[in-house]
Amino acid sequence: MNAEQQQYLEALRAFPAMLREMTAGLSAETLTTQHLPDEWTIAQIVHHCADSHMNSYIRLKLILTEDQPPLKPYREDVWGEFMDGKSADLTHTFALLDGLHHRWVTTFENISADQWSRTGLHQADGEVSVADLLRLYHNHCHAHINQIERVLAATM
Ligand code: NI
Repeated sequence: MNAEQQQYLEALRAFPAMLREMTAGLSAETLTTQHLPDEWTIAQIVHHCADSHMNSYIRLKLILTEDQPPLKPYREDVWGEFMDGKSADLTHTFALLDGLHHRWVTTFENISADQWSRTGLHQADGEVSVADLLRLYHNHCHAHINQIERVLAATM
């Protein structure tokens, strides 16, 4: 693992605590109100991170255990409309993210040098390697932290 990957991994490790800190003390109304016309609610963003990262964890395991497996896209917009994707109760999603990120980071930490270039085949994105996954999901964490900051700014 190079220095950049080490830094990505630290961001993945810190992400659940960071999200929890950003949303601590927010009322149910603040969490579930659509404050910006083209953005999810803060609750939807938090639940989406669990949906997205569960999918990514499974993709990582598929790539590590199968020969160029297909990586199935999922309808993230529709997942965000389920009750468990909209609820003001973030408790269970944080419990999920804590466990998931711990296992995700542990898996990445134990990848051997030759496994970083293993790939799966995504219907839209083409070949995705293990190294790509780490970079993409580091960026995903950042994008949604920025999104929550934008939404929170709109509540002031
Ligand atoms: Ni996302």
